[in-house]
Amino acid sequence: MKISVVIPTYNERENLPELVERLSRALQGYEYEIVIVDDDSPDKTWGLAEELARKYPIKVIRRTKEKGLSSAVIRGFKEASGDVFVVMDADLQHPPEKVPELIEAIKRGADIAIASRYVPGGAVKNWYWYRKLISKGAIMIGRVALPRIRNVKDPVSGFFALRREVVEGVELNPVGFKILMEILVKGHYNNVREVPFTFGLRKAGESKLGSRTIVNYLRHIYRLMRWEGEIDRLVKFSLVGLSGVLVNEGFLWAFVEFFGWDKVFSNILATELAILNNFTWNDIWTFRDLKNKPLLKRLVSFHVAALSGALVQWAIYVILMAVGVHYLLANLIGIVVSFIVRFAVNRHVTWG
Ligand SMILES: Nc1nc2c(ncn2[C@@H]2O[C@H](COP(=O)(O)OP(=O)(O)O)[C@@H](O)[C@H]2O)c(=O)[nH]1
Ligand SMILES: [Mg+2]
Repeated sequence: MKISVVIPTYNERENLPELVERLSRALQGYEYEIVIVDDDSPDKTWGLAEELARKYPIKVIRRTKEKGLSSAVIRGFKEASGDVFVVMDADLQHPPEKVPELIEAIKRGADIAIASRYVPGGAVKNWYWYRKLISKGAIMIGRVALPRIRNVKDPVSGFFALRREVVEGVELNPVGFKILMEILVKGHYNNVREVPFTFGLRKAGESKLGSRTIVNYLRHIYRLMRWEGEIDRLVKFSLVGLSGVLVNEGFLWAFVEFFGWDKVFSNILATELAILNNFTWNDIWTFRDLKNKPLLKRLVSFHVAALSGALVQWAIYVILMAVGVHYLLANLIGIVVSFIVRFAVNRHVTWG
């Protein structure tokens, strides 16, 4: 089993010798190559890599026309000749000594092995609590939005290994800069294993990605949701919700006007009929391919989602008003959040 370690570099001249040295020591006994994909670094990292290639099994790719971390990794995959690909940064934030653990996880049956900051034993060095919070929050959004990655604790790690077959024939979009997330959504695999590691400090040089915003990440998630058909589901779910409004109003009107029933009782009954209407359409349309649970469980779970949504909506309304938000805006925010909560619960639980 041959290992190809793919390393994207941009101005990493100072880190390269130690990286290559530690990596080659860690990989003693393995058949391996190091594929360095450099985007014509001004500090001539590619030149140093070529020098190191005389002593170590290194393949240097110097790109002059393209730029970007993800496209560099994808290019590395194309040039790699191994059966297992390892992806890692050049700045020693990813300890080379972890690589054998990732490879062994693959040997034991994992298709993808992730060096993970967020499984027990994993950590990040020198991050303020708010930086961790943003990182974890961003990951949570990704896991809720993309059901295929919901069990992965660190789907945005830049340090991972995979069998070549996982990405073979898969069209990866280089625009998103979280290449692992792209692979986890589009790749061919069954087993993912996460190995804890400590995300260290950059040894030398400076970060190129620090200025990348959460907006880029959210756009990446949006694109992957579209690719997975999740946006289609959201649209269908919304249309069903609108149909529920009509059902609710129609029955309420009929109960009060034609039967002369009590308005509160009529409202409860009309709401329940709307819930049943929505459940039916979602079951035979929005989530028709996801009927893994028995009908009764789906029905109960759908009611729980509806109730949770209503509670969340009400709580947000009360809390936002208490802090001085205009009541109409408070209600609107409540409605939006309630919608997200109901969609998420139904997507992950009712039709999970
Ligand atoms: N080829 C290539 N490598 C890049 C590019 N941007 C960053 N890198 C490399 O990707 C790795 C991670 O980048 P880094 O700046 O450390 O990101 P951070 O750890 O998120 O701050 C490092 O090895 C960089 O040299 C790029 O545009 N092209
Ligand atoms: Mg770094």
